[in-house]
Amino acid sequence: MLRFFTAGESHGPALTAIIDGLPAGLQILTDAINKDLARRQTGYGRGKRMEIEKDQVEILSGIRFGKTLGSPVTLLIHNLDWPNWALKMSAAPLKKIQGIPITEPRPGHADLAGAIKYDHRDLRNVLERASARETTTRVAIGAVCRAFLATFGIRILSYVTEIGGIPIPVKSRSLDARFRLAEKSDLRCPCPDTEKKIKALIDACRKKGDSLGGIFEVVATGLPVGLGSYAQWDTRLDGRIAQAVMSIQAIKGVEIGMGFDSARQSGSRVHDELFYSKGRQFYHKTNNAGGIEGGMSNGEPIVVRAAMKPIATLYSPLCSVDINTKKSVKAAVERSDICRVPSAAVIGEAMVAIELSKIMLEKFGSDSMKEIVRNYKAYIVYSKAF
Ligand code: EPS
Repeated sequence: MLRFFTAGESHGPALTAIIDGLPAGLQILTDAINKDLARRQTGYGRGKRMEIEKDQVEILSGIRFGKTLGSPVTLLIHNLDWPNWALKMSAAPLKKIQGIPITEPRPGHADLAGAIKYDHRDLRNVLERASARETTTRVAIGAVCRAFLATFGIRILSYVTEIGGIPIPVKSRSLDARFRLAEKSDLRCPCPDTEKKIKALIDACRKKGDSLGGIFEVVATGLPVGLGSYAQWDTRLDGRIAQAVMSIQAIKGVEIGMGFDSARQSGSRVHDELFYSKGRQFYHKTNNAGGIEGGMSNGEPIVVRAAMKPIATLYSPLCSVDINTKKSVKAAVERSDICRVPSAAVIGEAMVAIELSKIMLEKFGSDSMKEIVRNYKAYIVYSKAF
């Protein structure tokens, strides 16, 4: 079973991930992980922190001569901002506490519920871990999973489809064109004209001290039919992917394929008709289902759409209540981003890669790559002859 844990505070010394259950014999290169870490860091609308960090992974266990051993893989990413926070985030007790406690919770952030839950009187104790800095480790794990999936020709791409209420037209472009353009854009926006409008909106928003959300799409191609299951609620592929993507900080909605729109149409406009030809075998001409029927992959690309709310830290803060005095105050202002939808899309890719890897390992075995490839090939031969 593929499992992972992440640890680390946003302004602590480092972020760590332990991945357990990776098969032996999978080639993992630090360059590939670093490439995805860099993709996560880009994005118009990010704050000053990204000028400090240059995320690079260090592999501490589980890999020898570039290949997994079957033992737990430990990944470490240093926070380059740490020297500025060493005293304020000291693990050792200090005679005098450094840094002023934060007591004004930000509406929409984990601050207040987290403080009550863990009995903290300094909201920094909450926000350090609630911070989206944590997603660095998820992207590193996602890069490892992406390498695993690539063995089977599975690719995972993303692009942004809307920011701050401005829709980005993507339908007229092929999937490859969307991805190619998104990779060149610091908004992951596959339409250069719309990109200019959105940048102007982000600039205006920055001046007002406000923040912006948006929508992104993650697409996985090259999947075999039959990943996931209809047999139990928690084995359904759509449910599993939705949970994985929903767990990303600030995500408030996840759709598969036509999603909410399918509820507004009649059945004949929603369901993808089936065809058969020698060579292509069973296929659909449309993909409204987003690659999943009955909780299982149907061989078409999996299309996941996610809605991200605007960042909760506002430079023109909203009303709040001081947790000690109970007086009305303005919410705390912590250095932050204005918009991070492009970054969330890369994190979405990672979460989809992780969940699909888990499901592939469940179906095809999990000890060595050779064994998994053997099982996978036999299944493909069988399913093509069905
Ligand atoms: C974040 C606040 C900002 C972001 C951070 C997420 O951090 P800081 O307070 O240090 O400026 O930059 O995101 C990252 C550090 C990252 O690597 O993505 C928050 O409150 O969630």
